[in-house]
Amino acid sequence: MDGNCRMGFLHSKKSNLLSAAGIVAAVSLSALNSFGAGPAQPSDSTSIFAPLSTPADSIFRLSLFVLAVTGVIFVIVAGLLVYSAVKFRRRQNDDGREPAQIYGSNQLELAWTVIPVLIVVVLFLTTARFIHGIQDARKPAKAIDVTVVGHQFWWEYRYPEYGIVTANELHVPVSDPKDPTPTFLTLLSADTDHSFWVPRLAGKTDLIPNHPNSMWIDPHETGLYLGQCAQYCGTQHAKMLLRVYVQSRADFDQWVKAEQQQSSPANAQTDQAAAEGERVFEGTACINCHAVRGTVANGRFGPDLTHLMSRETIASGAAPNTPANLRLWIQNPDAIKPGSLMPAMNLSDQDFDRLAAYLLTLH
Ligand code: HEC
Ligand SMILES: [Cu+2]
Repeated sequence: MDGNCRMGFLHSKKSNLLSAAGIVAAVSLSALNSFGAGPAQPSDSTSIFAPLSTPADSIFRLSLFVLAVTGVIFVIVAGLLVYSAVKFRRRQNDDGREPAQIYGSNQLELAWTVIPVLIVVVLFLTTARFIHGIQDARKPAKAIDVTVVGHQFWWEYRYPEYGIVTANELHVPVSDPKDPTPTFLTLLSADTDHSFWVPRLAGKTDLIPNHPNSMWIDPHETGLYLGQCAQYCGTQHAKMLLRVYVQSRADFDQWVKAEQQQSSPANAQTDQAAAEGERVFEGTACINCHAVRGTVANGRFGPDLTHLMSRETIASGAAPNTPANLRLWIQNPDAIKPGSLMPAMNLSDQDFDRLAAYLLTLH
């Protein structure tokens, strides 16, 4: 079976389950579906009730099924409880005697043992099928490969086929369910545990040092999908945000092409400050931690800055990528992200201005 079939198979299985889940699921689904329409909006962009990718959709439908089953159990148990509490409550004319004591009923005890066991078996098997469907999905030939490396407190993205390294903003092509181009992520960590979680695209998967994990996403609509490191990894875990840009195939290919370019050195004739900034950059510790392809800077501890200006945010989504924020960031990273692992460098104001001018040329 190829990858396409496998994903089609997942879809049909889900609809069977839904009918089995009955009225409760159907009603909640129609109520929740109203969230689902349209591209990512800021208001619902992290909603688990608006899945737009097969793994997230499977998890959403499975959770509705589990909710339906447990909801029915809740209604029955709570109903019996309320009924008994009301019907057998203490009354004015009670004679105060103990009620008749009944010891043991094989039928009752068998029923309340066997039925819960069956329910648990059904929940277990259904969940196991969904996990199998997501984890063991075959990778279509057209899949994109990305290696994600979690760092305190930012994300590194490597595209081995394209020779690209970037940070914090993941770009992937949209995946048409009829002709899927999913993105398969290999998850690594440079330091401690992190967790990759973009709720509308897939469930959480941890990034564990020395233990490569994997997951895949096949976003059905273009747009920006937000997420967050979902495993406490240190002081600035809360500002380790995830941004996934889902683009049309043409836009994605164009982005890849632009990222593959090396940066050209700042032009001393047209932009003197930037050219001086480049000398400052290459003469200080910046290059021990940052890489700019085509220059002497080849550090790996911090984000690759080759195409810094192609990103909308800096510091893993902590601040918009504006000239003022860049200047503030290099002077005092803690002003934007307290506890970040980039040190404040002790340079003159003029050098910071020049550095900022240089960074602005990294398109
Ligand atoms: C000790 C290593 C280290 C040094 C030295 C260092 N940085 Fe950083 N830098 C980092 C780390 C780590 C981050 C990511 C911080 C985060 O997001 O939590 C970072 C982030 C950045 C960013 C934001 C990149 C992005 O896409 O989010 C810029 C710009 C930057 N550094 C520029 C510089 C400049 C310019 C210098 C030299 C003046 C410098 N850095 C020196 C480690 C370093
Ligand atoms: Cu983290």
